[in-house]
Amino acid sequence: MSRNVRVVGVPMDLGADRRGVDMGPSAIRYAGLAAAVEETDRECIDAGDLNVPRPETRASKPRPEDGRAKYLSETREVCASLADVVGDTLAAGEFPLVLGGDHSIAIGTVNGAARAADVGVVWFDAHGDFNTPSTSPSGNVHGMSLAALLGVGEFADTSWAAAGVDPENVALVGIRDLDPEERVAVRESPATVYTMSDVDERGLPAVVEDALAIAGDGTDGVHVSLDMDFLDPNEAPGVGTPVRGGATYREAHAAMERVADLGDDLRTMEVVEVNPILDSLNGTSELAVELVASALGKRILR
Ligand code: 5AB
Ligand code: MN
Ligand code: MN
Ligand code: MN
Repeated sequence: MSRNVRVVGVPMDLGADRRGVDMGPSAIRYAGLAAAVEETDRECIDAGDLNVPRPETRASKPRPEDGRAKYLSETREVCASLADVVGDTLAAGEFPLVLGGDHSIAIGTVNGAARAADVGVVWFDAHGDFNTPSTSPSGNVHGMSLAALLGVGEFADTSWAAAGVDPENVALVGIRDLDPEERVAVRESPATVYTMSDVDERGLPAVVEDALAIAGDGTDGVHVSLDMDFLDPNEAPGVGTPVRGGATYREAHAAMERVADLGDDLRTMEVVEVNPILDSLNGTSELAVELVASALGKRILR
């Protein structure tokens, strides 16, 4: 994968309860993203940040049509512009690297990635993000984004489901926190779930290899969605919804090295849910930068 990398920041926090993830793109850049990307022999072009409405200056009252999903209309608008940027970047032969922001933005990234090609998805996360407006305990769209992409439940009637993403080509890795009804939806879905118990039994590299094979089976390429709460909170404290028992530093690197083995089949990547306010000296962003470099092919002996 030798394409130039185009960085797109999405300072989105409407999909999460806690303020702070909107600062993720700045913190990840500050942690040295451009230099780390260029170390992998690619040009790093920074496209800046998309415009995201601020909750404080929201023009309208909560819209009744959004129901229980907070800021659903605004999320749809941001994701539509993100899908355009990602689609245009791919069309220009560049590699889109999307920086969140909360995980609701995956709806935009994946829709853009799926525009011109058949893609599979590997979703690294502590959570399933498989809630729908009726099952969500919080109403936060970042906990619904994968369900939205796959047309689960009420999302079946929306235009959100990314055209071309077959749930058979979706794998979740690192899962250890599911809400009761979300658990049922995940189990009923053809998507494959690798929990932390699977990681305990088989080791992360073997699990990731299987996940990548599922996403790549019969598709044109793979989208990798990295929620930083995939990692253990000891390694990545700067996230909005930490859950104990996640991937270690070395495991996460090993996972991203398997991702790099995809070569050109890695089509798009996003790093989400970094919350600099809750972080310790920007360490979570520094780790995010390291993991991006590993996914783009950085190795110890080169
Ligand atoms: B994240 C929770 N399941 O729906 C919900 O960080 C948490 O993008 C969602 O994975 C976490 O509110 C969303 C309780
Ligand atoms: Mn997530
Ligand atoms: Mn998560
Ligand atoms: Mn298929």
